[in-house]
Amino acid sequence: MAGEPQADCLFCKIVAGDVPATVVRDTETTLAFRDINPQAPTHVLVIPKAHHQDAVTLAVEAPQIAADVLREAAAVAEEEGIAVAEGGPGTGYRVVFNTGTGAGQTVFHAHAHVLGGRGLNWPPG
Ligand code: DGP
Repeated sequence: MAGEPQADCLFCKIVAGDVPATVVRDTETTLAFRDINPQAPTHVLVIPKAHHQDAVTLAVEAPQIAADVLREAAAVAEEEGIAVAEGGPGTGYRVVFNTGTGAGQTVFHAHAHVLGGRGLNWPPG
C-alpha cells in the first residue's frame, strides 16, 4: 500500500533507525539528514518518513507531505545559512529531485537534495 515501509529500502531503514544518519531536522512526517557523499558544503536530504518511490509519486499519493518536504527544505537552508536571496556565489541554494535512473536517481524513496554553500552552475550536469 502507498506509504508503507519497504523492507529493502535504505531510507526506510534510516527512518526506522536501523541505518545511522546525521539527522539535522525531524518532524512528524519528514526527516532531514546529511548526504553520505556531499556534493557541496551543504548537502542535506529531506525525505518523507512514509515510503513513496519518487517526488512525483509522493505529490500524487500524499500532496500534503510533499508540501512538508518542501517546507523542510527551506528550513534546512535557513538553518545552514544559505537562504540568502540576493547574495553572491555561495548564497542561495538548489532543491533537486532526481527522478528516474536516467536522471541519476539511485534510491527509490522520494528525497529532496538541498545543496548550497558554493557557486552552483546552470545548466546542471
Ligand atoms: P539520488 O542519486 O538522487 O537517488 O540520491 C541518493 C543520495 O543518497 C546520494 O546523494 C547518496 C545518498 N546516500 C546513499 N546512501 C546513503 C546512506 O547510507 N546514508 C546517507 N546519509 N546518504 C546516503
